[in-house]
Amino acid sequence: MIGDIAEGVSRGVESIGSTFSGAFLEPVVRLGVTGLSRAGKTVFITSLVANLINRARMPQLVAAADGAIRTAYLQPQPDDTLPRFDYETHLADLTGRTPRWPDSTRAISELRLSLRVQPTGLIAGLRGPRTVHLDIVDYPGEWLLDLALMDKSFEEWSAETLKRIATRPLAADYLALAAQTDATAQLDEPVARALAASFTAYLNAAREAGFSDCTPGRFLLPGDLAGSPVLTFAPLEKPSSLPRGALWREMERRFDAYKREVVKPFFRDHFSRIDRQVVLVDALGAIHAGPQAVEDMRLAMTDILSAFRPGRNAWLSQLLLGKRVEKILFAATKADHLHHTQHPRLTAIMQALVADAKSRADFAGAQTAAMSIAALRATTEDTVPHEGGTLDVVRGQLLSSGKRAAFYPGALPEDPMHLLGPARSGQAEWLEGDYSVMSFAPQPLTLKPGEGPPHIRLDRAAQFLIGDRL
Ligand SMILES: Nc1nc2c(ncn2[C@@H]2O[C@H](COP(=O)(O)OP(=O)(O)OP(=O)(O)O)[C@@H](O)[C@H]2O)c(=O)[nH]1
Ligand SMILES: [Mg+2]
Repeated sequence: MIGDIAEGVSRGVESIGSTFSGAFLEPVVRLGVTGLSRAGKTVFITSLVANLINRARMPQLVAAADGAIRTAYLQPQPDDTLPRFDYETHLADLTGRTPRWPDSTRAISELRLSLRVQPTGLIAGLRGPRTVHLDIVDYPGEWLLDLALMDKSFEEWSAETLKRIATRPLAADYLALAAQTDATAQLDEPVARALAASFTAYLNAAREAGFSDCTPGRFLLPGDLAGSPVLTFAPLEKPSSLPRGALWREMERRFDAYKREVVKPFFRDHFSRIDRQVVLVDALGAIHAGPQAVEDMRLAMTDILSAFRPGRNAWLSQLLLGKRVEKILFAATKADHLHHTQHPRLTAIMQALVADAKSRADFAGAQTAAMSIAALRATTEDTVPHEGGTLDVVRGQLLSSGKRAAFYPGALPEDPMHLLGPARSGQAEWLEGDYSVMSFAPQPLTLKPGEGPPHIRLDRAAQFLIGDRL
């Protein structure tokens, strides 16, 4: 406890210093970019940075349109121990001669973009140019889900997890293994490893099937922790008697170590320093996967969002000591799969997804917005004749076959509850509509001088997130 308080205090002091940088106290904005795996974080950051360096496609970012941003350039990041976001490689992938999507990244990384800003208009003559540093931090949304573990004991977490997965066929193997394991037996490392491996296999399969509630987050993205004891546990029902050295006790100890050594440092060292946050959501992907995936995404969003309502988590509020994220953007990504006539419906679904979490408790004063965006537009729009009428489609090059195709994903309902309602009631399939998603390859680009890669509403996203600081 005392350790926690001391840590909280020193962090509070440091956070005041960390909003400024360098000898002249240049302002720093720390922008967190998160989302579940494959949500589009890497593409978002790459395109955002490219479009801040070359701003011709950013008319809705006021400071870009009115010329206040004079230059934008990359600088060494301030945190020596964080991997650098590999901007150059990702940009080369996306904008090369045969463009391709960047590789999956799976860990935290950071990039500093510095913007030289000269105020325009009335105050132009009063203030000289200044530099604003934008520190962009890319981290997996799965890590935020782990916050829910902090206020739980191994016993509680086990009970909840086992209950949640009891009816999932994907979990059958793990549940069978857990049922035949004697948790009172003395720890036998191969048994512990087999349990952890089986539970991890379930988590991966669930993730593949579109489920979002796949914690502990590091089981999916272990990095250099793979195989270590902190990742070698699994949910087990608590036996009535527990001898010394029992398997269950050791699992409990590892669960606590996971919280202490893995979850806590992330929140303390990284999460707590974020000023602005964008949460990317592949809503179309979940809709395509079906009602259960949509419901599961809604639950995961609620969990993710609880990290931004620290009042609901005693441990986190103590760590943050009143510091909070000022703005949070919830963005449905890959909107270029839809003709723009459908974008308002996607945005409405996004709004409804977060509304639930929002109405129950506010975000401690943080300003929030929902948008539909595409960080890198891979399609063009078209209207084609169809059964005597017309159909609004998008055209692009299919990732699977390399062929060009016109694509109509199905009409999203005007009322988001027509999707979220059936999802919540546990319906197995969509009855009203049929939604599909295709994967498109990024298009070869010919950029004019000053132009960044094509996107949809990335400029509006940037205006919301950092416009007021430029
Ligand atoms: N059409 C389209 N597809 C996109 C867009 N952004 C991302 N994608 C697709 O989504 C995939 C994942 O994007 P990433 O940016 O790598 O996602 P991520 O969140 O960084 O994924 P991890 O690093 O695995 O967590 C890409 O490979 C593309 O297929 C977009 O703006 N338009
Ligand atoms: Mg990534």
